[in-house]
Amino acid sequence: MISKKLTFALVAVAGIAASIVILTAAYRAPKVENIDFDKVVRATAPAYDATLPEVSDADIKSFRIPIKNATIEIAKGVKYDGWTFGGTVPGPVIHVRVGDKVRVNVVNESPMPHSIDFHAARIPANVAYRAINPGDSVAFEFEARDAGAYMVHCGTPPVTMHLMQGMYLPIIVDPKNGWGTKADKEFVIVQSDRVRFYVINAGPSFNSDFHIVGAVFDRVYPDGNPDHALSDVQTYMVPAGGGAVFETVFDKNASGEGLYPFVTHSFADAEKGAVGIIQVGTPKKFTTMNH
Ligand SMILES: [Cu+2]
Repeated sequence: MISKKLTFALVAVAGIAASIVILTAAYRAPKVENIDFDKVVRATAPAYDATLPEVSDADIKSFRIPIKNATIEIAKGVKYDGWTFGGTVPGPVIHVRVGDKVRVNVVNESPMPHSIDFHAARIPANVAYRAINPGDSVAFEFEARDAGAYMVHCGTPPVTMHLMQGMYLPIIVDPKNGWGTKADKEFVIVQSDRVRFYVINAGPSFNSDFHIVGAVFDRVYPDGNPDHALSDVQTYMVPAGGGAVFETVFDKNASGEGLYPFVTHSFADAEKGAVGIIQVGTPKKFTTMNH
């Protein structure tokens, strides 16, 4: 009789222990990733590193963004005194996923008031985007709900001046389950890789008619939203303060190894310098292109 009771008690204890283990396993503490843009500075020489940083699996992504004055070199020997997020123009790339909590702490280390405006956030502007005085900071949190390529910028008047001085950066929000197509993240690429470009037009005042000379976009996601996909596009207009995602393939039997200028097809702006070059592979005839 006694041994039967004991057995029952032991079984009961074991049962309770097992449920505790199951409950513990079901609860997973959220992963937090802290990124301080004072410490993670993007390479700007010999050219601004345009690689999209990989997105982590952290549920909460926390960014410390210092605002500071910096000397910016826009061409060899051509410098200007910039106002920056994190010391570079554009500022650091923020890469998150739909569903992530994004924590932002902006610290104004410059001698004048500034602010920040996240196009990817749904948040009361008077709280998050208020003026940040010198030595002051602003902290807020939002959930990334909308996939896309978005602009972040200073919204302090005169906004055109703050943008001109360099106060903008991109935030890329991946769809929860990825883009559905696989892409290489490098811009100097191996032949045949699919390439994805996240284009943000920081303006301040004009459209950017994004076009790659010698390629056609297989897909364009206006605003960077995969639900808006267009196919086989030659040029697509990115509005001032907007963004879009472009995909193309530098295919062996089509746009293979070579040099591809990317431009705004508003050529008045392209002629002022809104151009760049994509190098695919190691083309031999560097000198024969006169576009
Ligand atoms: Cu500003």
